[in-house]
Amino acid sequence: MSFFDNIPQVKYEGRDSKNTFAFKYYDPKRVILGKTMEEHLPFAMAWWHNLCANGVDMFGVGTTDKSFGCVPGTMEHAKAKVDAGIEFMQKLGIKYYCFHDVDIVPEDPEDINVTNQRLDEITDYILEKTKGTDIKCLWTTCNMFGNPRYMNGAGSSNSADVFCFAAAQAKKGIENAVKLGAKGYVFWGGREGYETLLNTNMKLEEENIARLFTMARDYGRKIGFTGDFYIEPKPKEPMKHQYDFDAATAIGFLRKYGLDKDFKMNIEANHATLAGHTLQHELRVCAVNGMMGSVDANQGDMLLGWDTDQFPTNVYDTTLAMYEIIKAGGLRGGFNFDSKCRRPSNTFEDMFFSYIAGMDTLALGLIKAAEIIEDGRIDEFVKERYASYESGIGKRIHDGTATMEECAQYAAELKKPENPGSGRQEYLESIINNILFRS
Ligand code: XLS
Ligand code: NI
Ligand code: NI
Repeated sequence: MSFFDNIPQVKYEGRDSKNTFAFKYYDPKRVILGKTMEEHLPFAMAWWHNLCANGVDMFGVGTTDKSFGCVPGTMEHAKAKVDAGIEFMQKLGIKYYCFHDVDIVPEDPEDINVTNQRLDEITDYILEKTKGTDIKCLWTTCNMFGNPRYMNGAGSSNSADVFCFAAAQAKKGIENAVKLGAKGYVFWGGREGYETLLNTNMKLEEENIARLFTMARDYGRKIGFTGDFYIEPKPKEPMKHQYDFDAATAIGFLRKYGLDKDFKMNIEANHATLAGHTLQHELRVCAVNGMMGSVDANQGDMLLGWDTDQFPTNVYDTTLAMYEIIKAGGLRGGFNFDSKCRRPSNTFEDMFFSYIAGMDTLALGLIKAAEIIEDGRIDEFVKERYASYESGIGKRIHDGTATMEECAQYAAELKKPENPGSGRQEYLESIINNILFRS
């Protein structure tokens, strides 16, 4: 069964191509800084946005038909989505996919055992259909926010019964990760947060989230899951305050509970901006803490305060993100397009145009980030800016051998320090522009 007959295989044609179904920058076999573009950019399709979301929003019903010729809510439909997803990925040369449990099967509202049987059936089907292809699972996750039982959270629920359902879902999700050979299992906070502290025991909720993570880690390692667990920070939405606010908060939390060896970060661009950070900031926090895991590739809209999950098309942002990722040695995971077509972009062609735009924008970001690194002026400037820590008192401070008395004595002798030097921000920004826009 094929769904995208009118769409050709999407290939690289170069920046002068006007072919709507061609990559202008993503040239999978092109080598950049010693690795091919496809090695730098392990792209993944997000099941939920691409195969499930139909444009429904708070103000209106769906605009895109994602029934794939079947009745939604049936296993027949679930299987058609597998077929459509594989065809879609193959046409674009995408090697990975990510999903929530209930993206791939309809959840039985009455009995979790029925849902689990369906998950067994569909994961068998995915394995059968991807056999002989180079398509693999990047990560699995569980929807622990949609079902009404999670109205007060999952691991952070006030109800121990609900906690057990979260544990049961995550257990199955990790089993699916092992079965499908996934590189990771993601915890996005869903409703792990609060609306008002007047009804919330924050301490207990946070401790229970840590228990859930610990159970997941222990069970996963027991059944042979060798991949990474990921936390996906987000500061708000759906809850007013979410516990995994940003990378720094989540990393501190993991360290507090001894989970930092098994967990890494899954950084989403739009969540970074909701937290008042840039994507580059979040990635730098991961890099300096050895927590660079995976990326949910998308972008928000600076004029809107919510998670719009737009496809990444801002080259400035992807360039600075790729700069961080390359310098950190690459991602352990990949680039999952947690992005959806705008509601009026409601055709199957738009699904392809969106992915082509997103893949090309990350590819162009990679090309430009490599040029910034090869150019060397930025890195050189930063190195020079901190040169006072390479010798003398500065070196002893950084090594941890200088005492407070010694620093004070040094200051007393100096009487007044020299001007610490211009930060040269505008000059550095002009270098980025020069590299981005030179022909
Ligand atoms: C929601 C999150 C979600 C996670 C997976 O904002 O981005 O889609 O990526 O649960
Ligand atoms: Ni996400
Ligand atoms: Ni999101």
